[in-house]
Amino acid sequence: MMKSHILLLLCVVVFGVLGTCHGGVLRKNYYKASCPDAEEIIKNATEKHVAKNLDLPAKFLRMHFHDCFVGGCEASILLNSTSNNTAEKQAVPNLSLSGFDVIEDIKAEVEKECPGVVSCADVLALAARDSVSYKFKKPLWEVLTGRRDGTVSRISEALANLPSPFFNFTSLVQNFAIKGLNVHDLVVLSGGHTIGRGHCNTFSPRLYNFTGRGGQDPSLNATYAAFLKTKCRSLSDNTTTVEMDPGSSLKFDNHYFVILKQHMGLFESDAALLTNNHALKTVNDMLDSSKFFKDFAVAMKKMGAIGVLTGTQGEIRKKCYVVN
Ligand code: HEM
Ligand SMILES: *[C@@H]1O[C@H](CO)[C@@H](O)[C@H](O)[C@H]1NC(C)=O
Ligand SMILES: *[C@@H]1O[C@H](CO)[C@@H](O)[C@H](O)[C@H]1NC(C)=O
Ligand SMILES: *[C@@H]1O[C@H](CO)[C@@H](O)[C@H](O)[C@H]1NC(C)=O
Ligand SMILES: *[C@@H]1O[C@H](CO)[C@@H](O)[C@H](O)[C@H]1NC(C)=O
Ligand SMILES: *[C@@H]1O[C@H](CO)[C@@H](O)[C@H](O)[C@H]1NC(C)=O
Ligand SMILES: *[C@@H]1O[C@H](CO)[C@@H](O)[C@H](O)[C@H]1NC(C)=O
Ligand SMILES: *[C@@H]1O[C@H](CO)[C@@H](O)[C@H](O)[C@H]1NC(C)=O
Ligand SMILES: CC(=O)N[C@H]1CO[C@H](CO)[C@@H](O)[C@@H]1O
Repeated sequence: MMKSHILLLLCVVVFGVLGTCHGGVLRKNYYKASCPDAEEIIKNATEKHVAKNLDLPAKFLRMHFHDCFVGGCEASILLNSTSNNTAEKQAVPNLSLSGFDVIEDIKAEVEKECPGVVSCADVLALAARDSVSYKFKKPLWEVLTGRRDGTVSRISEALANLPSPFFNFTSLVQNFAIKGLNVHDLVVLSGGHTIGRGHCNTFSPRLYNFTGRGGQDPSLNATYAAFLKTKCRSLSDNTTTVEMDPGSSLKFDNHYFVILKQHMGLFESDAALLTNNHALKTVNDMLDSSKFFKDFAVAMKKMGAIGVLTGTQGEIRKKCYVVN
């Protein structure tokens, strides 16, 4: 009792906001009694969709990350804008978040079995895990459950909380620290960029206008930069996408760290991980595949607990795009 009060006080004092700390305790198999098949229904539905669309693991992993970083893992990322409010999903960094309709479908499958019991936040956390794990035929990390859904989603919150691909190391560390994540977590979780794609405009200043006078980023592999220029023809290209881990962007592995060491990290935020000794040591550690899988699992569990709503907080949404 005393301990939790001290913790709460610490949260308020250190973070200045309750948002990052109001989370209660998540549990293993929270729906065991209330909806015994929930996790299996979600897994089956997720796998059905992933089998048809191998881009989904990257979409869901990024969606879960964005959800957790903006107001905690409470599914606010899934809410649509309304007449009086522009939702998080409209934020520029959300440019390519898609797969919302698929989450809606997975949620509908659970609702059929147990209406009003399983939160959208848990559906998203589980779908992210199960989609990435699909090819491995076993879960890559443990997802505790019992999250509840938030009722607000504001574009300003997304812009204020999400790290930018143009951030330097200092800014990245600060951004993660506010969420209770350290340098080790930052490096390990950046390994999520081993799958998926990035739009040209999220890195093209590195190719065409790094110095503000048309120069190229010297920390970007020159051979790779030349290749990227054949894909992204100008600074204003905001439609073309390239693989973040070239040749291996559908394969979840530690290869991101291999290319990172070759100065082929796509964003400035990726390259920034080589600019600090502590971070660089972790990058080197992640070249050991089994260590990466182990540490990624730990870090995802930590990320999945950021600012969660539990107990009687929030609600269990019926549909994920709109509050009840
Ligand atoms: C360290 C700070 C991070 C920054 C600055 C960042 C930035 C970005 C950007 C700019 C994109 C490309 C979006 C686009 O152009 O469509 C992207 C994609 C992606 N990010 Fe991150 N990210 C970060 C951390 C993470 C973390 C922690 C995860 C998950 C563990 C993650 C998972 C992904 C995935 C899977 C994609 C690919 C999405 C797709 O293919 O649709 N990122 N990220
Ligand atoms: C999930 O899929 C497996 C394999 O197809 C099936 O045996 C199982 O009954 C399904 N579970 C649920 C809860 O639908
Ligand atoms: C919610 O927004 C998504 C795009 O963010 C859109 O595709 C979908 O049609 C919207 N759903 C409803 C019911 O308005
Ligand atoms: C927006 O309007 C809805 C009703 O359409 C209302 O319930 C909600 O409180 C309003 N939100 C804000 C932030 O004003
Ligand atoms: C990192 O970026 C911040 C914000 O743009 C800036 O104030 C700071 O000087 C930068 N730090 C380094 C080491 O470049
Ligand atoms: C290049 O960057 C400089 C400084 O940020 C900016 O003034 C200029 O407009 C940029 N050039 C282009 C073509 O966008
Ligand atoms: C992409 O660029 C075009 C032209 O520069 C602009 O009209 C459009 O709004 C941009 N789209 C996005 C999603 O930023
Ligand atoms: C640039 O990338 C190539 C592979 O594409 C690699 O052989 C080379 O070592 C890299 N250069 C640097 C400076 O990392
Ligand atoms: C999918 C989605 O909602 N995309 C939005 C991302 O942000 C841009 C710019 O604010 C919007 O125009 C898109 O609709």
